[in-house]
Amino acid sequence: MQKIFFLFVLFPLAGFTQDLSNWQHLDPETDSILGISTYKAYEYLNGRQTDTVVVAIIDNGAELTHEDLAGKFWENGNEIPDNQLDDDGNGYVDDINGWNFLGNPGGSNLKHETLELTRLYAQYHNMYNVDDSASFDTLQLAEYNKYLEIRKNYEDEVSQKKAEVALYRQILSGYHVSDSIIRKRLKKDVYTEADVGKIRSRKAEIAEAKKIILTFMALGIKQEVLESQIIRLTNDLNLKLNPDLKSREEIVKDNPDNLTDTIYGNNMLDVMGPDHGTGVTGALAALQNGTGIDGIARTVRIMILRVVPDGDERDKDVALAIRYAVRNGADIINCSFGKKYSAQPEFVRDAIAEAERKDVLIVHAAGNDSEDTDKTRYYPSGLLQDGRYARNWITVGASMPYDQEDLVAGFSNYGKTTVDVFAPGYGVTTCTLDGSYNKFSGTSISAPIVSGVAAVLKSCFPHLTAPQIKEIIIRSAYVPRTTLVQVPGKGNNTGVELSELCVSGGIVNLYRAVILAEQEYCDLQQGKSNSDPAIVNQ
Ligand SMILES: [Ca+2]
Ligand SMILES: [Ca+2]
Ligand SMILES: [Ca+2]
Repeated sequence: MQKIFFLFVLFPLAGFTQDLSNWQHLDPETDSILGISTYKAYEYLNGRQTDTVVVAIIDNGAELTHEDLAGKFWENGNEIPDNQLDDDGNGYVDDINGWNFLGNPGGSNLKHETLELTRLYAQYHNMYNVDDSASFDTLQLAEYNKYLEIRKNYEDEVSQKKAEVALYRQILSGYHVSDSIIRKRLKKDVYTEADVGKIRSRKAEIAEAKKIILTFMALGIKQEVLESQIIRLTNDLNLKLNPDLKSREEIVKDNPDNLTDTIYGNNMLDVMGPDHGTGVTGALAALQNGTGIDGIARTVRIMILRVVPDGDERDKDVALAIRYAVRNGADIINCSFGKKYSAQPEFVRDAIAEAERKDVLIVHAAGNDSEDTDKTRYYPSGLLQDGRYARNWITVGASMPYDQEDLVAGFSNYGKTTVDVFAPGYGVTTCTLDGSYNKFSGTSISAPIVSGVAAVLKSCFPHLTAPQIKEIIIRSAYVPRTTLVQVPGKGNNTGVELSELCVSGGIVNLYRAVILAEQEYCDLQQGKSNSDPAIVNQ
């Protein structure tokens, strides 16, 4: 259950010989790489992108001072900074670049949170941890059964993590013992694979140690990696899976179950190491200036809404952040996060419906669990109260650089009806903390690539509605040449058509989207010329 959809571990790609540092921008035809044709699109547009588009990034904050993001952040022109007053009357004091829902006015900020599963478990456990359900009425019995299911999933999660910790400890201890035997035998503390290979001994203990150390060396397993895994899992048990964790109560101090309790948070957006939000922002909006990296949208301003902790985000924060974005002028909202349980899905559903009414596009990362989201529900979801999908909601899976059978990233979620399109999501170089750059993988990076495409479309063709932008992205997706692609999470399988894994059957493509918008959607604006988007803009 990965809450923020970045994967930090990169696996080497077979045949990864080209310089792929900017592969997401390359062209499937001229470069033979499944990028989105950013450069080709800009060459074609020839400076025609004009209108400034506002994209809200709901994430864990962003490094506002990053050199490659200079001047790219949205500024609330109606708010006077640092006067402790809500000058524009939008309900938020001194909100200049957005809002931080995970903090308090005193300047303390929340980093760690529980999973939604843990919170649901704690809530139901208080009410339904009984031996006898005989006295329950129908409604209580339904809730009791839900509790039993949640309790089982929670307990499974805890025992799985505990088992993993035990396993890593066992492996680590085996390593320590073997390492000590080998060092003693070789009479030196630093040794090579060749040194170990030469050891000949009839002693079972030494033969076993040799085997273990050679296995470690062959697989490239490092002691530090094992140790950091143990720390990570132990933290998960102590924080994410701890039903008694009270960080929200202690720091934010709102009632997270009450959507009308909106006065909380602060204006601090660059706190608690916002690596994830900085990476998302960079992929979308980094300056195309010949240094650092290239983003996708040029005339764009990024509104930052800090909502996602290390743990599961709260539905209330997501709902209020969507509303903030909609009410303060965002055209597009990027959501590179998600969870498998939702305590108040109606909060978010109503906010998505408001965004739909106000014509704001929401781009959502599909998630990194190799799951079929047609079968397993993820939240937030574009499924509305009336059972239809919001027309302003687009879900994005992660794709790979090469047009071959593994072109869908092995970690990516997919869904014939619930994932709309794939976008580059493996080894994408983007901005990270301290003004630096790093490669990231995950649907978290695929979503802002689609948000970037949407922003360019909106900028060139401002009359396009959110549903039209979604439609153009789907209709113009590049259909790879490989006819059968492997289904994520199923090992080596015979493969299916890409249209079995997403609505569009393709990979987002900026150049093709611009051409389609120009050819088929431009005359929709009160009969104006469809030959030149610059004229349409006026
Ligand atoms: Ca304000
Ligand atoms: Ca103010
Ligand atoms: Ca740059």
